[in-house]
Amino acid sequence: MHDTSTTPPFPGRPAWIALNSHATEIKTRRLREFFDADKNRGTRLHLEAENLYFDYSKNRLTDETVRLLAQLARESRVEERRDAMFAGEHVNVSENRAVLHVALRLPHDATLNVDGVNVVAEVHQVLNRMADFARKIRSGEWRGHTNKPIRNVVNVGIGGSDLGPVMAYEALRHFSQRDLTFRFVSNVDATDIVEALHDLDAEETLFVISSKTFGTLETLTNATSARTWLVERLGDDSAVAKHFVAVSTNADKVAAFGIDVANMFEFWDWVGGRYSMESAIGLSTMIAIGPENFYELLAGSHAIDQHFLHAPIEENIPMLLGLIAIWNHDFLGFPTVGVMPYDQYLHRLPAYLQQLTMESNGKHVTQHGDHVTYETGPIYWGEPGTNGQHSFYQLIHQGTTIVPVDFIGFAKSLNPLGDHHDILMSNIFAQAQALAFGKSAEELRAEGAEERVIPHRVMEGNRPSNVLLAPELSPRVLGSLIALYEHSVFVQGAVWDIDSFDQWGVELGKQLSVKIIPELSSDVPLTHDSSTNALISYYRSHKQTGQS
Ligand code: G6Q
Repeated sequence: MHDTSTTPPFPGRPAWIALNSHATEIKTRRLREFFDADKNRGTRLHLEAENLYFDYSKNRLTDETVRLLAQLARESRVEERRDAMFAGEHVNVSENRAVLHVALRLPHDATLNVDGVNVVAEVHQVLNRMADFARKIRSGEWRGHTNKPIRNVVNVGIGGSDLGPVMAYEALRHFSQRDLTFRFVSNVDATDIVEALHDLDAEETLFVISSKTFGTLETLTNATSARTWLVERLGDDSAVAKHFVAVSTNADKVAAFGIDVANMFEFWDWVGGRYSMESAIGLSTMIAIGPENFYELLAGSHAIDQHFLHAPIEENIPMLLGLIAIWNHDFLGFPTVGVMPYDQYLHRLPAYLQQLTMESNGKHVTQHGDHVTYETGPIYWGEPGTNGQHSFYQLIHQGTTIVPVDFIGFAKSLNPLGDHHDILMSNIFAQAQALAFGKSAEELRAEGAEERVIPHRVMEGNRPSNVLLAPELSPRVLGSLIALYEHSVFVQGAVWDIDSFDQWGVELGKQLSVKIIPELSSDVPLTHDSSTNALISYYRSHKQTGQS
């Protein structure tokens, strides 16, 4: 494990102290001023790597800010920590594990030894098995119990075993095989599975049970109901063999559930749940878009991994995205980040990023277990544009809380239709512009606005945003975007000196309900706090009739 014991705590680092006083000055300055003073700011403060164009000029920062943020990263040993992660060291300290989602996208001729094993060979062995299986499903060669080809694929999983697959399927739907239907069941609310299955023919349906631990109650409950649904319709327990496959790290539990481990696709404890969409957890994605496109997704991530690994901090997009998030959150005091993809295919990206960012960096102690004295993970949220503009953007433009926004857009539409795409993209540019520069009383007067309403119509501006552009939403570009945010999260966690790779709060949730479940269907005396007792009593007395 890389030694961080000599690193002073985050607020004690010289760059942190310098950034704090620098922020006092920046808070008095305006984006308009910055742009007026430097006619080239918009081109100067941008970076390009792989297929991504990253414009960070509309942030409330100067060259000095970037210099100090880079110094902060160096003082926080972000580069050494990055190298330790890529080398397979146990950077997940509280779980004592390596963190190697980057190994999932290494080319097959690369080598990475972890605890004496070349993990790249294992990764490609599984990828080959996935590709073989995906081709059989896509071609109709794989037959169900009654000899019909599979036409429906249902991924059953939750959290990291759901959000990545559903996001990637939606994002890459354009590249998917259209005669296959994909459904994603995650919630233990029966409504989820009942609605997902109601129009499917069991003879043509494949379930992919995705669970790293194969011990997650929601997933096992849904998987059990799926099996009952299938066996009832096909009238034979042995039908499970042709209609169920598992994706997991836990072969024993897969076998105990009744899935033949020959139909299991493996991954490893060094792949965190929320970092697993490019492991076998991406099986549904690969079936949808085909192995070649899946390899493109991996290649896009790998290209950004290389950029992250080799570009100097000031020219490194994930470094700057992460450092700017710290700047906005810790120094300027903005509590959230809005992620607004201007692409309908990316409508699940904000939900995916919420888990990636908030489960990773929602931590209150350092790697050494000390309580932090600064803000860690900001709240990430968002919706696709332009829809959000007709709803919560009002607050972003004129509310009292400032929301830094990441806008994401593509130069070419996958569905060119009339002038839709120009209209869509004009909105990204206009929104970022309006947030930065606002609209003054003088401008409104010049437009003839009524004096009485001018205070209501003034836009103060000076509101920060990043704009990320790429030529087109391809599997490769999606892979790059995912790796970009993964590494931005890493940079933030490294500076904050927290463990971005554990999730004890999630584990707690998995245990808490287990005690209460049996109390809901019996009359055992309740021994919780008075509120919980009253709520359970209400539930018990109304659960049969549902009437008020
Ligand atoms: C991800 C989290 C969590 C996890 C789910 C599902 O990093 O640990 O979201 O992915 O709880 O866990 P299983 O895959 O083990 O069912």
